[in-house]
Amino acid sequence: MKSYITTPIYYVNGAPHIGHAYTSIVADIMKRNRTALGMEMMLSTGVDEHGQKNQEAARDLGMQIEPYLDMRCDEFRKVFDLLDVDYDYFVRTSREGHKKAVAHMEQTIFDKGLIVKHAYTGIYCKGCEEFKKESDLTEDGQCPLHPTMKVEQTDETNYFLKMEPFRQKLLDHIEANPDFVHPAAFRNELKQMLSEPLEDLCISRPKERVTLGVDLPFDPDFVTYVWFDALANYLTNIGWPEDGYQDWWAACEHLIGKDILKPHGVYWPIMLMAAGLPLPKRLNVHSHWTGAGGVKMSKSIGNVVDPHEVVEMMGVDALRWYLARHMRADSDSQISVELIRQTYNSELGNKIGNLLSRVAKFSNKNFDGKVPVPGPLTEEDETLRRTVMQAVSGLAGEVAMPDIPARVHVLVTAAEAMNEYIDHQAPWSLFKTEETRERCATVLYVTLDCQRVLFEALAQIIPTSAAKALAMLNAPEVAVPWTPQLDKLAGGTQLGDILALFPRVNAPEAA
Ligand code: ME8
Repeated sequence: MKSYITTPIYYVNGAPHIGHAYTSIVADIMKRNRTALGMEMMLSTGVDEHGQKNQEAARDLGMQIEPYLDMRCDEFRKVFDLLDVDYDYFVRTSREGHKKAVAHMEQTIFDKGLIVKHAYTGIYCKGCEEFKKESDLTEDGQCPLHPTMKVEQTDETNYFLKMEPFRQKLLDHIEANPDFVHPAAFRNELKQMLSEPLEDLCISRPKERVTLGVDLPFDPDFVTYVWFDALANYLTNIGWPEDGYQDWWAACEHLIGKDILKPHGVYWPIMLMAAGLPLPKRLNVHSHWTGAGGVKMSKSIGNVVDPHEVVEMMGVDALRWYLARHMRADSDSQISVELIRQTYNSELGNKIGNLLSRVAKFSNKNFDGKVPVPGPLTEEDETLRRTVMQAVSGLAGEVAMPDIPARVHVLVTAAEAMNEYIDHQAPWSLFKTEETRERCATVLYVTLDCQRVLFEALAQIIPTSAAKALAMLNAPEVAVPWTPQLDKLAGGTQLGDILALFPRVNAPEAA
C-alpha cells in the first residue's frame, strides 16, 4: 500500500527555523511508522523559491537571485539531513519540470473559462503573499501574522480564479469525508471560512512588481501568484501531468501548520476542482510552537530555538524527542532550549538511557559479556512484559499526526515501569548469592528484552539513538512489517559495546 506525505515547501527569505524543522520531523516520524508497517512511502519536503519576499530577501543581502536561492536551498537540505529527515524528494519550485506543469495547470483552468482578468484594489501582505481584507488586519492596520512587515495598498490589474462556483462542492466534500481535515478543530475552522461567499483568487502578479515566478502561459506580462505555483508542487513532484502519478496522488496527505490552512483548505482544493483533478486524501494541521511563557519567538526577544544549536548541545534526538512529545493537538505549545534540555535529561537520560546502560553493563560484567539466559518467569515479569507490549502497540499501527505525542508518552510510562521493576527486583542483590543468581539472570533478561522492544518502537521517533541501543543489545534485525514480539533477544547473545546513549547535559551557566 502506498502513502505519500508532504510538508509545506518553506520560503527561503530566511534560514530554516524550528517551525520548519518541526513539520518535516513529524512527516519523517509518520514515514518511519508506515515504513515499519510495510507501506511504500514517499515523503516530499523542500523550498518555495518564488514570490516577492524571497526576491526582496536576495536584494537586501545584495545577492543575485540564483546564488541566493542555491545558498538557502543548501541550508534547508543540510538542516533536514542533520535532523534525520528521511525525505524521498526535495522540492525546488525553480525546477523546469515544475514550472512547465504549473503553466499547464493554469492553461487548463484558463481554457475552461474559470480565470478572468480585472482591476483590483486591495491591501497586500508580503509576509503572507496575500491580499487581505480590512477585517483581517489588526486595529493599527497591520497583518496579525506579520506585524513587522508593513501591508501595502495595491492597485493592479490581475488574473483571478473564480472560487465561488466551487464553494458548496468543497463543503459537501468536507461533510462527506469527515477525515479530510484533521483534527476536528481545524475542520470546523475551515467550514467557517467557507460559510460566506468567496472572492475570486488573484493568481497573477504583474512583472513590474514581481519577476521571481513562473510566467503566466497566456500573458507574458505576468508571473504566477506564488501560492498557485507552490501548491502545485504536491502534484508536480509525482510527475503530473504525465501518467503514473495517480496512485501516489490518491494516497497523498498534506502536513501543514495552522497558519496556512486557508491556502491548503480553500485555494488548493478549488484549484484542483477547477482543473478537474481529485482532492488529496487528507490535510493534517498542527498548532504552533511559541517561546516559553507563550511569547512568539523572535530574534529581538532572543527566544528563538535554533535547531543547529540544540543538536550541537544535546544531539539530534533531544530535539526530535521534544518536538514529537510536547506538541499539543489543539493549542500552541511552548519550546525553549532549557525545556528541551530538562526533558532530555529527565526522560531520555534518566528514564530510558540510564536503565539500558546500567543493566547492559551489569550483564556485561557478570555474565561474560552476554545477555543472561533466563529461568522461569514470575507474575511480576509477565506484568512488565504486558505493560511494555501494550505501550509499543500504539506504534505498531498507523499513527495519525495529532496522536504522536500520546503514543510517545506511553513509551515513557513503559520506561518508568521498567525502572520500578528493576528497583524492586534489585538484580544487583540477587547476584550476590548462588541460589538467587538464576533469578538475577531472569530479571536482567526480561529487562533487556523489554528494552529491545521499546527501542524498536523508538526507532520511529529517535532513529539514531534507537539504532545505537539495538546495536548495544546485538538485537536481531527488525522484520518488515514490524510486529512487536517478546523473547526475540536470545539468552547468551554477545552484547555490543556499551555507550552512554544520552549523556547528561548541564545548564549552560552550571557547565
Ligand atoms: O507558508 N510552529 O512557508 P513558511 C510550528 N511557502 N510550525 C511552524 C511554525 C511554528 N511556530 N512556524 C512555521 C509558507 N512553521 C509557504 C508554504 S506550501 C505549498 C507553501 C511551519 O516558510 C508550519 O508547517 O512560512 C507552517 O505551516 C510552515 O512552517 C510555514 O512555512
